[in-house]
Order: sequence, then structure tokens, then C-alpha cells
Amino acid sequence: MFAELSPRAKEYVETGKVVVPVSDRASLDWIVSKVAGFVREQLGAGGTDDLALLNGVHRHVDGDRLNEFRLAIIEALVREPDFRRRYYLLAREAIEEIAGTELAMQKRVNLSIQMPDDASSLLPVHADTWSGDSPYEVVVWLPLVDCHGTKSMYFLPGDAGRLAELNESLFDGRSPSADALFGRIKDDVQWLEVRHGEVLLFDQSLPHGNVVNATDETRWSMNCRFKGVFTPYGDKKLGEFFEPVALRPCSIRGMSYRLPRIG
Ligand SMILES: O=C(O)CCC(=O)C(=O)O
Ligand SMILES: [Fe+2]
Repeated sequence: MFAELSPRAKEYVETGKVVVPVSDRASLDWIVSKVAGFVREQLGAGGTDDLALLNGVHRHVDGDRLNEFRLAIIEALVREPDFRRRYYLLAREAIEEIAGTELAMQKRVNLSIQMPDDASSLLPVHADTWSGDSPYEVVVWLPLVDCHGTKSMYFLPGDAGRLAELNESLFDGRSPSADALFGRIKDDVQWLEVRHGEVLLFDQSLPHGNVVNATDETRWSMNCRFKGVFTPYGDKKLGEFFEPVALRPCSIRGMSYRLPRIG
């Protein structure tokens, strides 16, 4: 390889994750204020402090209405024409260091809301690659509020060698339960501390997940995958799940080139 990796890129190669300050603060503020605005519309209440509203939303929403509430917020957000561009901008520098400058982005950004003591929307230990996602993707995980401990997610860091070793030993030819899998890795996982104003980028081929939020605040986070446009795809294809968001002139021309018809 000719190109020198930046310290951040080296950290990603070695651990499969980095936490960095957002590169576009205005876009973070835009997203948070849109979300808080939709929350106020849904609740017909809320106060003026966006972060206090989000952290304390469990005081207004019943657990059995949470999914409906979450879908209403994300539907309103994805209808905002500038939302995905803002999401890309707030992590652009780090995405480019990790995945390149010619990028495809997941069409639909996901929203997670984890209220204290709520077990209804947990993601047990998994790697997204186990269910058909490509390892050539980086997840951009954006906390809207400060996240730490069980309010956050856990992640098993490692380089490619560690991951290969893990994938050899973890399943052992069988398919253990998520609890048994978690039991095997729980001493090695990290609970990621990602604060409002920062963004986490991680490799979805390393095991990760969440547990019941035992803090007294609600977690709000979003996740969205990015990849080099010309890298291998898994089950989620370009044009269906992904869409190009940044291309260079040579690729724009190349992608629309058709061979002349002969004969
Ligand atoms: O937000 C979480 O707790 C888990 C997210 C996740 O599994 C993912 O983005 O692939
Ligand atoms: Fe995941």
C-alpha cells in the first residue's frame, strides 16, 4: 500500500471502531431540533430544552406505544428532504478516511429509542454480517443524547486477525443462543461512551448489541451504513438498500457508459 493511514484510520483497522467529534455541528443541531420538534408534535407537550426532552421522554411515552411513537418520528424525519445529506455531512471526514470518497449510503436511516427498564426493543448480540450484510460497510452511529454504559451499546473490538479467530471459535459449528454467545464475549466487550456532539463509526462484522437500559435517561441514537460504491455488496444492494451519494467524474462517466452495438 502506498497511502499512509491517518491515526484515526489506523485505530479503525486495529479495533473496528472510532469515536470522533461530528464534522458539521450545524447538521447535528439541525437533526436534533427536528427530532425534538416532532416529539413535541406527537406529545403535544415538551418544554424548550431539546436534550432534556429527549433524555426524559419516558416520562411521557408508555412502553406499549413506544414503537408506534418511534415510527412516527422516523417517518417524519425521512420525509425531510435535507435529512440524509445532513447525516452524511456530520460524519463526512471520518467516513472518507474509513470508506473512501466515492460513497453509497443506506437509503433509510434507523432510529433507536431505549427507555429505562424497557426490554421491548433490545438487539441481542449479533454481527450484521451473520445475517447477510457485507463486511465492506461502516456503520455511522449517531447519539442524539450522551450515551454510556447500558444506555449505550456494547461492542467487541478487534482487528481482522482477532475477528477471524473469533469467528472460528464462537460458533463451533453450532448455532448457540444469543445468551450463550453473550456469555462467551461479555468479559471482552466495551460499553461505548459516545457523547452528544460525537459520532461512532464501527465495523458491523464484530459482535455488538444492547441490554436493558438501567440508567434513568432514555437513549436516542440513529444508525446508517456507508460503503465504497464499488466494494462488494451483501444481501443489501445498490439501488435497493443503498444509493450513491458521492461520485468522482471518472465514475460518473464510467457508470453511464454503454458499449457500442456491433452487428
Ligand atoms: O444501537 C444499538 O444498540 C445497536 C445498533 C446495531 O446493532 C447496528 O447499528 O448494527
Ligand atoms: Fe447491528
